[in-house]
Amino acid sequence: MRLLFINPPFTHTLRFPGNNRTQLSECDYSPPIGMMYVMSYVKQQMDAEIRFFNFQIPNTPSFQDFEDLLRDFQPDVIGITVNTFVWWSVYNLLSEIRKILPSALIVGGGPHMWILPEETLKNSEFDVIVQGEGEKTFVELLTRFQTGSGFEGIAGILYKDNGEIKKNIPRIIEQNPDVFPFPDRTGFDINQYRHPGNKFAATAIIFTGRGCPHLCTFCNNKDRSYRMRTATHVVDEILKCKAMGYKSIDFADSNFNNSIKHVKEICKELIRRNVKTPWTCNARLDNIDYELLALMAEAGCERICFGVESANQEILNRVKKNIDINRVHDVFAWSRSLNITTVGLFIIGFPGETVSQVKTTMDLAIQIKADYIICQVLMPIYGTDIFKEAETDSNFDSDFFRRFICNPQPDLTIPIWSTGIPTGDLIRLLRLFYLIFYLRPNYILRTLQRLSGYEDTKTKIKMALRLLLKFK
Ligand code: B12
Ligand code: SF4
Repeated sequence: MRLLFINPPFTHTLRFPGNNRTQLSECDYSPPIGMMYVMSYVKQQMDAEIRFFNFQIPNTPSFQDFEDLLRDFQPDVIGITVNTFVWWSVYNLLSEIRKILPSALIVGGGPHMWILPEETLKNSEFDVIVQGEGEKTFVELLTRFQTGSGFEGIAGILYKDNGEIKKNIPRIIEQNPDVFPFPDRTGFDINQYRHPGNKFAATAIIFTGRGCPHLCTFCNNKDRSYRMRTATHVVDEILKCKAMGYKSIDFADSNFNNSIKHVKEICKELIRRNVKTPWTCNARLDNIDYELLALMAEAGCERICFGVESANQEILNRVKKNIDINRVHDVFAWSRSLNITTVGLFIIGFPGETVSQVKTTMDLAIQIKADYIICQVLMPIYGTDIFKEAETDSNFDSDFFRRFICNPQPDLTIPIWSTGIPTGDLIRLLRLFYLIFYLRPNYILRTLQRLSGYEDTKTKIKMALRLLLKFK
């Protein structure tokens, strides 16, 4: 069996409100880790000839190269990883593939598959879509495909059966993520993943667990059961990456610190095995104290992105973020004292939020002396609890996602749910947030003092220009 995996083009994607960028810049590239897990598992479990075509690399390959591969390789099955943002380009890619390979089995996976799955399948050239954890489902699917025994009963898929859409039962999630082999990193040029935030080191993305146990109403994470990998398994993977030439690790879990015990085990294992590779992670403000941060720093932690979201406790409670905002000052100060770079993640435009509440959040970002901030206007994503709330408001364009899935158009902007603050004002506030934060004379001075050479200077200038040009 010939099998082709595709990481689709990241062009003319959906846009975040207030952001006119639709292309990846050189520091945004990241390998499709979820699909790489699936590739590894297939390699481990089956005898198949496998190729991989990656559109998301700095020198994007041409469509001609892609079509040549389709004609030469003639895959029996094609697997594509999809997030909703790239649906327009995936949709068009599927039509092109179908013209060249009318009878190939085309399978979609990835986070988009939770958003209007029936519509996604019905309106596209996908034959099957896989929801959630893909390894076991895909192998079962391929085995059935090989034997020609149909797809009935394969848990976790929706498929077309003589034009009819069939939805099978959901797959029971694997509780021990250690059973899956490491993501297949062969065939990737590690230098394409050099991140300025990680001192331009070739950075490997690693997950220490799967799922997220929290319930934030704005998040479309469907995998609420948290499963941890053992520290030994995680560090084995890190050492393997190190041997491949990676110089830095990004723990990309939504929250690295869902379990303090788990973080301690990983840090101790990193220290015990003398790994000495710098790493970065995302963390919540709860479940963290000085002692834990100190251990993380000792184990190589150099940067943490903290989901702060808002300065207003009431708002945080309403969206079920469930953190105590009073801890933010301590957590940022502790991190600073341990030389850990901090990134504050913020959202503005929560339901009922006022301009003065947004300004309090801006003040907070400055007071806590975050090294960087990232801010977004809230956009209710289909399927989230906040989307369900927004749907009840006739002023909100709740049909947007359905239209986009059924008839995708390039470069659309996700609608804002404007309640307290009019849309135009929210975009202006977003711009103001970035400008006030990044254009402070003190901040600029500190950044200039910390520039570490030509590459850093060039990138920071590019990033500053991007920041200024980001908003229309
Ligand atoms: C880490 C992360 C990132 C990292 C790394 C992404 C990467 N390259 O893998 C970074 C920061 C780079 C990133 C970027 C973006 N991300 Co992101 N990211 C995540 C996060 C936090 C974790 C993903 C994860 O757990 N992966 C672990 C692996 C094991 O799971 P997985 O990727 O889902 O893969 C499994 C299945 O989906 C399936 N599968 C995947 N592909 C395929 C393919 C086939 C053929 C099959 C059969 C199965 C299959 O099998 C995999 C293994 O079990 C999620 C939030 C979340 N909690 O899920 C958001 C999330 C996936 N990201 C999201 C978004 C929107 C983005 C961006 C578009 C944001 C932006 N501003 O540009 C970009 C897009 C990047 C891109 N190039 O396409 C959204 C997607 C929403 C959606 N409906 O599609 C999520 C769900 C966050 C959210 N709640 O909104 N992201
Ligand atoms: S926003 Fe973060 S903490 Fe909240 S549910 Fe989503 S992934 Fe979990």
